Formats: sequence, structure tokens, C-alpha cells
Amino acid sequence: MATYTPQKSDKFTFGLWTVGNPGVDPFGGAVRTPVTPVERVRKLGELGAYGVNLHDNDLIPFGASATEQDAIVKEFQSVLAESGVVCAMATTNLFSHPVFKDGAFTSNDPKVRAFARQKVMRSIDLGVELGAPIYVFWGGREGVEIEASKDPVTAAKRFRDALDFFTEYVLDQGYDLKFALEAKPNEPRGDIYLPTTGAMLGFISTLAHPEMVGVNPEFAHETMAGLSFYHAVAQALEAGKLFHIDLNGQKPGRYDQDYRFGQEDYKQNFFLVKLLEDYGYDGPKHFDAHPLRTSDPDDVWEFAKGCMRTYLIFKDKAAQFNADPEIQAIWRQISVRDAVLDPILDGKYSPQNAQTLKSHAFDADALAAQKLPYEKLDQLVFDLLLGVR
Ligand code: GLT
Ligand code: MN
Ligand code: MN
Repeated sequence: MATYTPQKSDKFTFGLWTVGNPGVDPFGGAVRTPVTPVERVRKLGELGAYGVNLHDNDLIPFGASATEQDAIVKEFQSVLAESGVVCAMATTNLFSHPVFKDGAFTSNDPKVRAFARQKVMRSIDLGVELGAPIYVFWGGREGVEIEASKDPVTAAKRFRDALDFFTEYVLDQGYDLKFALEAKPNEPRGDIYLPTTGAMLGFISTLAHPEMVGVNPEFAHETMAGLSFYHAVAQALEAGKLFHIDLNGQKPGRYDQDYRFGQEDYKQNFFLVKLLEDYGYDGPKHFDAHPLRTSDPDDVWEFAKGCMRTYLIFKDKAAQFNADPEIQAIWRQISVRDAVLDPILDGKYSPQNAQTLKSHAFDADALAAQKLPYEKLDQLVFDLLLGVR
């Protein structure tokens, strides 16, 4: 029986804010007092996590002096070294302070936009000091409730100007840092700009340095909009833009639940893990989730263990899928090959190829009559996932 013990090579990471979540929701305050960031890193290291992620203010209180920051950073660096945990990703908190209540990069006020840029540059410096290779941008407050309050075309331009400024800043400093953009359809804003991973992918191609920028899709964010997270991740992978991933649990059509990875929709999560494994995604797997409000401090660590264990169980199931003779026989049956047409379809346009396709005789009725035993295939997947195969 496999033990599903996490290894550093699994590259599992947690945000300081995930295992440090005190259980606040819009209807009630904190239900637990999280241990310090240093203790969180120590415990994550013991549990086999590879890395930790942070917003500037998860570690450095808003408005702390340079001397205070230095002392905090020093202590944090030594716990990283002791526990063998890396800082895998850093980001900026551009959503908690009231100054950002109507946006950061897209605020109508140039002073707010400039302050946001200052905060990001300082936070990039911090992330690089801690060794983070990836920097995430989640524009939680970049959006509106009242359409009359902002011009969305101007907002798109402001968002782009900010990102172009930061890629130049990174190049200017000689930092080895990549950006990953995280989409979310709504919450905390009524509508957040660039609401899906697909929208982010389109936006990236308009940037000054698209090669430095990828995406950080989150399971909950595509799923709350009723979209397929699995397909969003596949598109990002295929485009070479999956720089980071936020894994968690979510029911469609609800607020952002950020449940333990795998808590909801086992089948979708199975295919997601299979996708990441089959295509050799080698970035961090970040569990951007939080324990239930009902969890006591011990249950918080059960939550963290559960995220990693679930991933490893799905990984094991993906290997079973790939080795299952009956499943693979169906897969071979539906993976039709054609010696004449495949080279044309896989190749580029040429007048000759166009002519061949235009004059080819197809038997549409025979093609339509081909067997597609998907009921059988899906039942085999179900049996496999439920452990009766
Ligand atoms: C916040 C948000 C997450 C983002 C984090 C990065 S912060 O918790 O809900 O999805 O990934 O800023
Ligand atoms: Mn996230
Ligand atoms: Mn979320």
C-alpha cells in the first residue's frame, strides 16, 4: 500500500496566508489564532512541503520601517534555511488596505496608481531577496460595481502600463524573475477585470515582454464561474504559459470557497492531476486554499496534509489509468490514424495540400457510423477512481 508521503520533488507549496488563515468570513471574525510565519514554515517543512509563498504584508506589516523589515527578513531567511523550505513565489497585497478600495493599477487616482507601483517594486525586491523565482499578480480590487465609475478601456491600458513598467524594472535590476497573472471573475469586486485565464492569455500577448509573463490559474476561480478549470489549464500548458498553479476545492456558482484540494469534484481533479503529470508540468503546485472555519489548530495541519495526500493519490490513479489495458485499448480504438490525411493535417498549408483536401472523397456516413464507446470508457474511469478496479 502506497504511503503517499510528500517529497520535496513533488514541489508542493502553501501560501503563508493559507495555513495562517484565521477563519474570518463576511459574517464573523477570527476563530483561531494562527502560529507565527516562522512556525508555519517550520511545520510545512516537517510535513514535506517544498516551498512557501507570501504577500509582502504576510511577513512585513504594512508601514514597517526598513530596520524592522531587515530583522524580520533575517529571521525568516534562517527558518527557510533550517527547514529546507524555499520561497517559491511572492506577490503584493494590493487589496487589504483601504487605499486600494477602488483598485490599485486601475484606480482613477494617479497617486493611488503610483503608490501601488511603489509597493510592488519594494515587494519584488523582497521576493527576490528571499529567492522567489515567480511573482504573482492577482488584481483583486481591479474592477467595479458601478460601470459609470470607470472606463474599462482605460483600465485595460493602465493594467498593461503597470505590467510593462514592472517587467522593465525586473530587467533593469538584473533579476531572474517571471510573472504569473491570476484571473478571478468577481469577489471582492462585483466584476474583476480580465476575469478568466483565457482573458489573461490574450492580454499577455499585448504586453511589452510577453516572454516574461505567464498565468497562475486557480481551480476555484474558473469553477465559481461554471467554467472548466481543466480546459483552462490545458490551454495555458499548450501555450507554454503555465508558470504557476493554485490548487484548491470549489463548488460552481458560489463565492470563492478555497476548500482543501480535492474536496469537490474528484473527477475534474483527477483529470487535472493527470494533465499536469502527463505533460510534465514542473512548476510549484500551490495549495491556495484554507482550512474550514470549523477547524481547530490541529485540524489546520490535517488540511495541509490532506491537500498533498490527495494530489499523490490522484497521481497514482493517473498512472493506473495510463497502464490499464482495457482503458488503453479503447484509447487506441478512438485514436484513429490515416496515412494520407495525417501528414497534411499535421503539416502546414501548401497549395498542394489544399488541393488534396478539396478533391478527397469522404464517406461521411461511414465516418459517422464509427464506434465511440464513451459510456464504457467513463464507467471504467469511475470504477478506477472509486477503487473497484
Ligand atoms: C488571495 C486570493 C488568491 C490569490 C492570492 C494572491 S491572495 O487570497 O484569493 O486567489 O492567489 O494574491
Ligand atoms: Mn489564488
Ligand atoms: Mn480563491
